[in-house]
Amino acid sequence: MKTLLLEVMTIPVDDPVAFTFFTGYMAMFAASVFFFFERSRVSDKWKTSLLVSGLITAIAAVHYYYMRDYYAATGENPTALRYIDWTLTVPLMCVEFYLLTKAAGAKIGLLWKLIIAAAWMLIAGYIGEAFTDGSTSHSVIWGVASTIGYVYILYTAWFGEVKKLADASGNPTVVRGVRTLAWFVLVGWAIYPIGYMCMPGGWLNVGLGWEATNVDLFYNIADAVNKIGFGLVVYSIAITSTKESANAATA
Ligand SMILES: *C/C=C(C)/C=C/C=C(C)/C=C/C1=C(C)CCCC1(C)C
Repeated sequence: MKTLLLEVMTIPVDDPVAFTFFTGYMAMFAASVFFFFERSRVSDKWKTSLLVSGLITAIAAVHYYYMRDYYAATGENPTALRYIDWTLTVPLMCVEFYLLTKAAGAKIGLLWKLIIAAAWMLIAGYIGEAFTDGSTSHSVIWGVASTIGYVYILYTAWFGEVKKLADASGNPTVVRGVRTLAWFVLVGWAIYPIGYMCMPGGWLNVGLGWEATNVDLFYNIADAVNKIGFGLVVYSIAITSTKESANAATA
């Protein structure tokens, strides 16, 4: 007779990386439910934006489900799963910028430029992490290459096309919203390179002795801040604009 052996997975509370994988999964899941349900409360033109917010956190939730298990089973960084997640979700964040500025005349070319910059950033980062020989030079070369893509997106959001289109929209809610998202790209996205530098040979790994498992600690915190935070900003722009147009209609 075969015996069925059930292994019960426990949350190691003394392991912050495992803990953030677990809570990250729940938070992404809950955020998705929230964004999907709240779609019914915003006017039609905002529904796609909220759908995208929900998709970003839903895609992340599925990846966290697997990354959490991968880490629990091996104690290693789930690098491939991490970058598959980002390859889907970062372009969707670019879509959010595009949708916000579309009413002010954003062309599809803007979306492509942002997506190409994001792809560059992620491919270089993946080469840096997945094909590391443990040397500092490998980590630095690919980290710097990746940063070029990051800076392009940062520039576009703060000074470039996204910023100019937001201003041209003449809608203060959109101007403020795009400004807040730009802050997320500046501060929230900057947490990722900190995690990256904990990789074997990375500056924080070599310089301060920060362990390689901390890569995921930083990535998990950054993902929660950026994916859920980004979505909430878009949500608040949508709700505010919906109320404003309702007020304008009754006035
Ligand atoms: C939802 C996931 C998001 C918003 C991921 C963003 C990832 C980055 C901004 C990663 C940036 C990196 C650098 C700027 C240099 C080192 C390598 C990366 C890929 C960690």
